[in-house]
Amino acid sequence: MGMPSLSLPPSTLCLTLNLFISRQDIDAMLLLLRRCRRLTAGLSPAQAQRARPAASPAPSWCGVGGGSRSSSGGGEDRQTAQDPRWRPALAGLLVGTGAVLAYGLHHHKAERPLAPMEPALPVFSQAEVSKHGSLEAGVWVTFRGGVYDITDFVAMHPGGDKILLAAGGALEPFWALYAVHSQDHVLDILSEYKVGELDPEDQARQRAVEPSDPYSGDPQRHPVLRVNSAKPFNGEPPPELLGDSYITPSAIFFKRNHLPVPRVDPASYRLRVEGLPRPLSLSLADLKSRFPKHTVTATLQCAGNRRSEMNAVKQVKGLNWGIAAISNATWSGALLRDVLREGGWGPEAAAAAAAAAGRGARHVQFEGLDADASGTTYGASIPLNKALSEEGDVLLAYQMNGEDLPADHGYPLRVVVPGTVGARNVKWLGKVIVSREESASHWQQNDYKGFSPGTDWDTVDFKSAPAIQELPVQSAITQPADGAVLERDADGEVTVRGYAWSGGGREVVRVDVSLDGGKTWQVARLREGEEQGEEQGEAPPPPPLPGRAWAWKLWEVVAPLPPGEQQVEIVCKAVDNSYNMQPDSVAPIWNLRGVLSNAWHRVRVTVRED
Ligand SMILES: Nc1nc2c(c(=O)[nH]1)N[C@H]1C(S)=C(S)[C@@H](COP(=O)(O)O)O[C@H]1N2
Ligand SMILES: [Mo]
Repeated sequence: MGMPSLSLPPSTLCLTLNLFISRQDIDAMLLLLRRCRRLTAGLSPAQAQRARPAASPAPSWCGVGGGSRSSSGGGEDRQTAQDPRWRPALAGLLVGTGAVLAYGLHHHKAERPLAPMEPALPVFSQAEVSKHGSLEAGVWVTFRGGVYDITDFVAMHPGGDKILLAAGGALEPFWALYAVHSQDHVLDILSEYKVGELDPEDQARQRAVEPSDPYSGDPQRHPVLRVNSAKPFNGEPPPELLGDSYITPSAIFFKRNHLPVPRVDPASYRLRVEGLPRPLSLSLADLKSRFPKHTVTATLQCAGNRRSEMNAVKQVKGLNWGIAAISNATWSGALLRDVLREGGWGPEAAAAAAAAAGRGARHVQFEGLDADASGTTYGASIPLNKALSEEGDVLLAYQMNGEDLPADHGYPLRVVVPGTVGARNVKWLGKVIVSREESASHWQQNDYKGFSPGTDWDTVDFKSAPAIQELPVQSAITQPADGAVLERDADGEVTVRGYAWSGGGREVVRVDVSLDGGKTWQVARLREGEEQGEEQGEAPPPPPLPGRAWAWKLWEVVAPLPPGEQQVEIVCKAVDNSYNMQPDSVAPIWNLRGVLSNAWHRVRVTVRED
């Protein structure tokens, strides 16, 4: 009885709290669980809890160090337990134990019926369950008619605070919110903690008040989008559509949501602006009438664009984006700069702030209105100088492509930070805060940062790297598609098209294309000016102002196919006006989160002779 019952290292289960859980993580965790189950067979959670000294240090990984490991595949298991990928989860945002359980539960519901009721377990009323709503009283939850005492689990897990929101009540709402990661596993954990059945009458009552799917208010999406995750919704357009249109129609503009789309009532909506001599509370009408309307054509790119190519080198954590987590639109709204000045930001305020603090405000934080089950909202920040710069063009945008922002893109207001990674372009903007500090949000602090290929989840220190702001130079081939089969016609030529863009307002000045894997090159034609606009039947965009090239360039080259070759590797690479160029291969820029993936883009096509 001296043996700890569920002696996983805390980080093991907490890993599942991480937003970026991968299939391998799940597999590895299941391995751990199976091992632990063998060791704890016959021990009820209550017994186990009693057996474990209350003030024991973090329990050691079960099976290690006690001579109690089973002999089968021990070495392999040990390796799994020590796998560095386990640990970082703690460094990142703990989405909540509710999420852990939820992920697994959701999947189980879909794919595997619950084990038949164990007859010996007592029946509890909801009133009895509700008494167990804290660590002191014990943490009980219900799920699908079962009653679980998860005190042990919560106590062991630093991320357990969020599950306390479900304490004494039902887990289902958590399950619904975190339905995104439908992975097949966590009911196994929960089953260890089952202590009884919920009174059938209370079950019926619970069903009547079960909240609806938090994603049920999400808007309809165009079926052409390739869905990387349905809840929250993440989708990208087919590359060939993307590359055919300078302005990406809003319906096919890539969509990257971390949470349910909030429904915001435009009439009661207020943008709060803080950290200024005069805090502001602005209605939509205020934003539209009190500040000049500016329109900017700007490309947004997710830090994870082209992550799938990094995944192909070595597994990373994150949505498996192809080459289309990037799109271009016109955005209209008030300049953030004008709004900050309305709030009293100016030379005197800056000087006063600097004098008072010894160091002035340096950042502008943004808070979204989208929130998780615990009320934590999406947030990010940008450097204050970008926000204040006359040439920064940072918008509080209420229009996209000439219409109200679509729900997925931040209705009624989002910030558009041209030249800056998508993650800082906060949608459903609720609050702007001028601050000495960067945003404290998970997405600013513990995500969207770049690391060495040699940094793994065991060694990563998110504090050691700056938050991504301006993105590096990028280009990709949108046509032909990777794996396409081309017929060699009389001309023996192929039309290659793509996009090119660089962060920080740096203009793409050249795109090189190779049809022989990078041995010989030709310069693509940048489809600038008239040509770009005429596809939309609109006036051509003016050439970008120096340092303010916020929009991508589409390019094209018609090139002879190498004679006699059946397998052709087409490659592109772009150069910006600082002569930044893309690296030639993925491996040297690989990083554990799969961000900043901007190696030469390669597509392999098969050429069939006529
Ligand atoms: N409030 C809020 N803003 C957000 C996000 C979010 O989930 N919530 N996602 C960010 C990320 S990571 C990206 S890449 C862009 C995507 O913008 P889009 O969906 O309009 O393409 O929005 C950013 N702004
Ligand atoms: Mo993103």
